[in-house]
Amino acid sequence: MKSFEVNFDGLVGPTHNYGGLSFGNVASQSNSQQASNPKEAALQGLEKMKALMDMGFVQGVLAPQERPDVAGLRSLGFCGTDAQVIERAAKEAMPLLVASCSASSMWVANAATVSPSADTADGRVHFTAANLNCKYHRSIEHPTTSRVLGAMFADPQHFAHHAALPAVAQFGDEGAANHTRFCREYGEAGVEFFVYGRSAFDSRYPAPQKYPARQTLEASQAVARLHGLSEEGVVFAQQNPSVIDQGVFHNDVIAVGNGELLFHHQDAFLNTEHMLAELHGKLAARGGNFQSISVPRDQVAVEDAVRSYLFNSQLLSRADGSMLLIVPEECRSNPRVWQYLQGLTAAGGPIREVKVFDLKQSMQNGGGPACLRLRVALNEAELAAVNPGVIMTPALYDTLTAWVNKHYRDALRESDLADPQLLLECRAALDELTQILKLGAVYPFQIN
Ligand code: SUG
Repeated sequence: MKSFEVNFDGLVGPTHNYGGLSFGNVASQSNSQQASNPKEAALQGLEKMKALMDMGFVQGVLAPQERPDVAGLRSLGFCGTDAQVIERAAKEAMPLLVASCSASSMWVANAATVSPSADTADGRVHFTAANLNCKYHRSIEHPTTSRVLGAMFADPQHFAHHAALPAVAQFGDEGAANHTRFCREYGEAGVEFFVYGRSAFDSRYPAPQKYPARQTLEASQAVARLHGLSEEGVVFAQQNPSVIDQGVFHNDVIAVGNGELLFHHQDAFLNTEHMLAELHGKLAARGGNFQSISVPRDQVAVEDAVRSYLFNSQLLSRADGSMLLIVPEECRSNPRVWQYLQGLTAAGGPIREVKVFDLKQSMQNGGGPACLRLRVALNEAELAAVNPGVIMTPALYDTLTAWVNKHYRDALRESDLADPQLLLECRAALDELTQILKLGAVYPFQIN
C-alpha cells in the first residue's frame, strides 16, 4: 500500500499579533508591540500550502482557534456580556487580554505528537494533543485542538486520540516540535525520536539556566507509552541546555529530520555520538540506513541558526528520492547561512534543492516553515479516511484566499485587541470556516 507524509499547515487566525508573550523565544520578545498584519500572515501561509500542493505533495489545513478566548477570561473571573468581559480585561489586566488573543495555534507543530500506524501497538495513527503548559497563551489551545483533530481524523478504526498530558510543568509537552520520525518508507515501522529539555523527576539531568526547558523527559516517555511504541522503535535524547539558553526553545529550531536523515546543528544535543549510534542501530534493525548532517558551529553559529531559522525548515522527500529543504527568507538574508546552503546542495548529498518562502509575519513571532506544519504519515486507506474538507485543492486554496481577504484586518495593534468588534469579526469568520472545512461545531462559541 502506498504511504504519504501529509503536511497539515496551521491557518493563521484573524488576531495574529505581536504580544511579546514567549520568554525564551528571541523573535517573540524582540518584536513585541509592533503592529502585525493578520491578512498578510494568513496569505503567506496559504502561499506555502499552495506551493507544496503544486509540487505534488499532499497538503492539509488545520483551522485556527477562537480568539479572544472569552471563555478563558470568564474562567479567570471576568464577567458580564462578552463585550464587558473584553472591556474589563483590557482595563484591569491587559496582559491577560493579549494572551487571550494570541493566534499562536497557527504553529501546529506544537498542536500534538503523532505516531503513524506502522509504529503503534494497535496499528492505528495516534495523536496526543500537547498541553503547552509553559505559557498561558498556549496552554489554552489543547481543548479546541483536540476537537479540531477529532473532526479531521474521525474514524476510530484508523485514528486514536489522547487528551493532553496533566497540565503541570513536570509534564510540559510541546508536541511534534520535539519529535521526529525516521523510517525507510513512511508506511514502514520507523524510529521515533523524542527530544526533551530537562527531566522533571531526576535532578541528575542538566537544565538550562536562563530560559525554560518546555519539554520534559517524563512527558515524552508518557506520549511514547500512550501511543504504544516499542522500545526498539524509540530514542530519547536531551537537548543541549546551553542552546535553550541561546533561544532554542524547541528542538525544531536546531534540528529537522525526514526519512533516514537527521539535519542538525553540531551543538543541538547532549551526548550526540551515543544518540546518533542509537538511532543508527535502531533504524538498521528496521531495515533503514540512518544518516546525519551536522552543521559545524564555525560555519553557522547557534545565533545564526536562531535568527535565520535554518533548521526550522521542511525537509521533504521527492519522488526521485532526493530531498528538498523549504526555508524562510531569513536564511537567504543571512550570508553565512546562505553560503552554507549553497555548499550543501552543491555537495551531491541527500539535500539537493532549497526553496525560499516569505513567512515574515509568522517568523517575527518565532514561527518558521516547520512550526507551521504538523506532519502525519498515512497509508492510502488512512488518507481516504481523513475528512476531505481539510485536504488542500486548487479550489480550496481559492476559497480560503477569498475568505481571508473578506474577513481579516491588515493591521492589528495592542489597542485593537480591546475592540469588542474584533470578537464578532473573528466568530463570523470562524463560523464560515468550519463550513468551508466541513469540521462541524468545534469552537466554544459554537458548542456552549
Ligand atoms: O510557542 N510563539 C510561539 C512560536 C512557536 C514556534 N513553534 C515551533 N518552534 N515549533 C511559541 O513561542 C509568540 C506569541 C507572541 O509573542 O505574540 C509565540 O507564542
